[in-house]
Amino acid sequence: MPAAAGTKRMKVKGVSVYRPFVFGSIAEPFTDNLRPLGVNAEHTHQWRVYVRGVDGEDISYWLKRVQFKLHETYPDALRTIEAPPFEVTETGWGEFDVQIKLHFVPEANEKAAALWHGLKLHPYGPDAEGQKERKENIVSQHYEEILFNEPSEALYEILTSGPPSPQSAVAGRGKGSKGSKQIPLSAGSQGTTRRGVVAGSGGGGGGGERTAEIPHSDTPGNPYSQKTEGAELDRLHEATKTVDAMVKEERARMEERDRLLKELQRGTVKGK
Ligand code: SLL
Repeated sequence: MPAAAGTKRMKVKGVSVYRPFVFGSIAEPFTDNLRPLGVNAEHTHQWRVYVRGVDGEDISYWLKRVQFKLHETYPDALRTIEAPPFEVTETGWGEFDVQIKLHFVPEANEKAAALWHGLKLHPYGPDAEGQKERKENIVSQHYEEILFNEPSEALYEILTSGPPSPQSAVAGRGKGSKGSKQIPLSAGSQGTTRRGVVAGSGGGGGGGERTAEIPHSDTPGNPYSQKTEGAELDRLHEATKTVDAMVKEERARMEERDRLLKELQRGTVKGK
């Protein structure tokens, strides 16, 4: 895209645009009769670690490349994925921390951002034993947002235009996924943590179709939407009202105590 040098590099002052994404892992325990041929006898699971858009959105318009640094017991531990799907599928026996480096499109002019994900193979939490018995897939997923502060005009345009076309998210899926060993990736919301939510200040929105927002409604694979956010805000609003009422009550009690104290003091003075 021939950008007029000078203007495209200018910063959009006072604007931050955030882009949501999810990252995490899904692990499938092998069963005695369901173990892919040729897999190391010590390996107990097949797992996949990934970075993706919310609701399957193609995020390659702002995310150029992802590097996953695996445990040193893996050959070629640094895996570089140049195109979506940004994921690595492996088999193994142990849990470890995966370092994930996000490299942005050149327009971002930003250094790579590093994240850590603790690969989970074993169930945890109250139903751990049940999950283990049922040989359930173990999903550990986080919601994250990347905040671009005062983007260049070129980046602003890219960010607010969104993925090239709705089809690209689907088209991007198959391409680059390696190996035939596919584990079902319907991670859903199970095991998801939401963190680091920063509201973009006025990013996008202004341009009509362009948007810097998360999807309006949630879908089976995506629990993050304006609706769920709205519901959460409603709950917060209710909680605020309760706290306000409690503060009011407490204040009334304090005033009453104050009044009593003054009366007592007056009484004491009078009684002297
Ligand atoms: C642990 N600190 O002890 C961790 C290390 C290593 C995981 C986990 C496969 C290696 C291979 C594998 O599962 N490595 O194929 O050699 O739990």
